[in-house]
Amino acid sequence: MTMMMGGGMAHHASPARADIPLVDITVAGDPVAMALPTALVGAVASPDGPVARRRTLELGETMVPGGARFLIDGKEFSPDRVGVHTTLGTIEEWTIRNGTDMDHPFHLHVHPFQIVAIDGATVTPAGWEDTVNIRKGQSVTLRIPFRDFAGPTVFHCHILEHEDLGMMGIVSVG
Ligand SMILES: [Cu+2]
Repeated sequence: MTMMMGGGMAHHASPARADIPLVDITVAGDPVAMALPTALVGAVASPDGPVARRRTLELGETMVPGGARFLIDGKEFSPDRVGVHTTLGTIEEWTIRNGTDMDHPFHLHVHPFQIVAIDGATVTPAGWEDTVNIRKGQSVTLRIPFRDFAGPTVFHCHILEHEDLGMMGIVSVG
């Protein structure tokens, strides 16, 4: 039998190259039977306790000579200004509102949170998060237990260019 291989098609195979050993793997011992989980983890438990305080943070943008600056509550980041004071052992809900015309992935250091509402509509938390994308025009509500670590940390847009251009703030847990 004759096979026509591509009749006239150009060939774009990679050039031949020598095999390069990267690692040797040696396996020893008897095999171990492992059962894979049959389901993903279920809904996560909400943090216990009442919401001590609700706040809103506004993500903003402004144009200045030299280009755009990115703001939280109308201010650029300053290492000398604590934007949010919280109390250790309490739970807060923060609604992050994005009034700009682009998405901003909001990232909070140290304190994991759950997403409990989007645009004011309650949602079931899917897990513990440290970053949530806030779409343009959207508001997302986070439930944050401040329970393990006292002291200052930061929240910021995770587009590092935006962070560097001002979209970051300090939260102090005391
Ligand atoms: Cu951003």
